[in-house]
Amino acid sequence: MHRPVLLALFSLCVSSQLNFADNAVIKVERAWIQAVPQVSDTTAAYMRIINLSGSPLKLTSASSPAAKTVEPMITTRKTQGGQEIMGMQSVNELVIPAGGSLELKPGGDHLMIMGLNVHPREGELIKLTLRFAPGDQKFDLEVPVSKEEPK
Ligand SMILES: [Cu+2]
Repeated sequence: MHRPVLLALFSLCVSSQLNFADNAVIKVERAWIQAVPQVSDTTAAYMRIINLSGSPLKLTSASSPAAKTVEPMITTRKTQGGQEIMGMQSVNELVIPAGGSLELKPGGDHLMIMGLNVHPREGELIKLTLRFAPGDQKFDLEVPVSKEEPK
């Protein structure tokens, strides 16, 4: 009765790495979603997305059954009256260079999760679908909810 165990292991492997039709390969590491207070209906997802292919990829959008919208965003910084003011802005795409990676992290680029329809609790897994261009390539993953970046 070893076969079911092997199949389960195999499906775990393919969920973190995807081979696209044009042989581009993407890998996602250290994904996590920020745990937020009950009253908040907004949070963010962070991860490292690795592009193992020889051409650039663009993260164009994302979605989750747990929220109304998930949008790629950048953090902006401007100085006003000697004070640095941090803001954020939706972008159409975040580029992952050929053979390089894209870091989504607090205070930097991130995936904004807005209009939560469930309250994500620490330790829970939230389904997230990433979409990449060229093509409309989908990448599904389950992301743990955590108070801080997992070690
Ligand atoms: Cu944001």
